[in-house]
Amino acid sequence: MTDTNAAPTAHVPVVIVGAGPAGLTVGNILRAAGVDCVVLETETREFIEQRPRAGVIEEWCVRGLERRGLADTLLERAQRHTECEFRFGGRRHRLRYVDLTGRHHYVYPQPWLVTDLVREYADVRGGDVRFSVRDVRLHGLDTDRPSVSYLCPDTGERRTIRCDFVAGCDGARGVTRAALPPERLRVARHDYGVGWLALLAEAPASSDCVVFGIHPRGFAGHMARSSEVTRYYLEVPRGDDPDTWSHDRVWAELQERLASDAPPLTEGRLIEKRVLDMHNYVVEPMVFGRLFLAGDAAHLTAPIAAKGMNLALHDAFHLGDGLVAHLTRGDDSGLRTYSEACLARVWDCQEFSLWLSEIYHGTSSGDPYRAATTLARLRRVFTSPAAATAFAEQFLGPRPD
Ligand code: RFL
Repeated sequence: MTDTNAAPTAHVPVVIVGAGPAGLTVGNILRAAGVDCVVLETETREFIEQRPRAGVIEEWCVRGLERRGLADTLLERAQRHTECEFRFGGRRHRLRYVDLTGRHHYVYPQPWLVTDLVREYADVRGGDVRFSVRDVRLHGLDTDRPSVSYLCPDTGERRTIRCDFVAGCDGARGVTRAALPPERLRVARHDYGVGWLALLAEAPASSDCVVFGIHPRGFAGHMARSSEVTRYYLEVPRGDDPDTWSHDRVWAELQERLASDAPPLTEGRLIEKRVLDMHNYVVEPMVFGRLFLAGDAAHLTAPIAAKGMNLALHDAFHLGDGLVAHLTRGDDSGLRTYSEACLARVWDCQEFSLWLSEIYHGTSSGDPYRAATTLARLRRVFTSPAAATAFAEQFLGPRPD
C-alpha cells in the first residue's frame, strides 16, 4: 500500500501497531532498553483500559512480565488459583493441579493488565503512544526503509513515520495481517461449529476456582475475575442472538448446567452479553520483510483453553527481546528464529484447545458416540494420575524459567 500524499516525518526504529497486551509489552521492552518507538492505536486510552476480555494468566507469563519490570501491581492484586473443577453427572470433580505440577494460575483481568502496561510505557518510561488514529497503512515492508502512515484524529491529515521495523500487534481485526501478500503465507483455520455466550456478571465468584460444566444441554463455564465481577460462558448455537438471552434465561441455564451438590450460583446484573463464534486461525510465517506479527494478529485461539493473551505475551517477549538484540547489539538471532519459536508454542496450544473442546462440547453434540467418548476422556483424567498430569501440564503452560 503506498500513499504519495503522505508527508515524511521523523524516523523511529520501531512502529508498533496496536496497544493491546502484545503491543504494549513490546513497547515497554524497547523503552527499557532505550530504543525509540511509536505505538499507534485506533481506540482511546479510556476504552482500552476498560475493554473486558481475558483473566487467566499462566505463571511462566507472569514471571516473564516480572523479569521485565511489568508485574508489580499484578503481583499485589492478582488471585492465585491452584485447582479447577469439572462438574458432570450432577457432581463436582476437583483437580488440584498444584499437587501434580507445583504450579498455579494467576487471575488478573486483562483491562487491569492493559492499564498497568500503558501507564508504565507512557507515564513512567516516556513512550510515545498515539490514540484514536485512523486508517493505518503500511508501506515498503519488503524494503529496508518501511514506513507507517495514519490519519491524525485532530487534523485529519495523513502522517507518515519512517522506521526500521513494524510490529503488527493490532489483534484479530487489525490491518497488519492483510499487508502480507497471500502468496507468501499460509493461513490454517479451524471452526469448532459452536458459539459461546460470553457473559460478565456483577456478582462475586460462586466458587474459589475455575469451574467447567459438562452437560448434555451444552458447556457452561465459571471464571473468577475480581471480587465484584465473574465471567460466565454458555455454549449456544453459532451466530445466536444475544438479545434472546434474557437475565432470567441466562441464570436458569447457568444454574442447570452447573448444578451439583454445591450451593446455587450467586446471581447478579449481566454487564456483558455477546456471542462468540468459536474459531481459530494461525498465520505462517509470522514475518514478512520488516513486518513482525504478534498476538491475535497472527493467531487466534478461541477462549476454550484461555491461551490467547498468554500467547500474545509470549510473542511479545520474543519480539521485544529480538528487536533490542538487533538494534542495540547487531545480534539478529532472535529475529531470525522469531516465527519458528512462536509457532511451536502456538500449535501446542491449538492442539490442546482442540482436545479440550471435545470435552466441553462432546456431550451436547447430539452424537451418542462423541458423548460417550467425552465422558470416557473425563473419567480418565480423574482416575489416571498420568492423564491428570498430562492435562495439568497443558492447562498451566510451560514451567517458568
Ligand atoms: P488485542 O488485545 O486485540 O489488541 C490489539 C489492539 O490493536 C488495536 N487495533 C488497531 N490499532 C491501530 N490500527 C489498527 N488498524 C488497529 N486495529 C486494531 C485494538 O483496538 C487493540 O487495542 O490483541 P493482542 O495484544 O494480540 O492480545 C490478545 C488478547 O487480547 C486475546 O488473545 C485474549 O483476550 C484472549 N482471551 C483470553 N486469553 C487468555 O490468555 N486467557 C483468558 O482467560 C482469555 N479469556 C479471551 C478471553 C478473549 C475473549 N474474547 C472477547 C474473544 C475471554 C474472552 C471473552
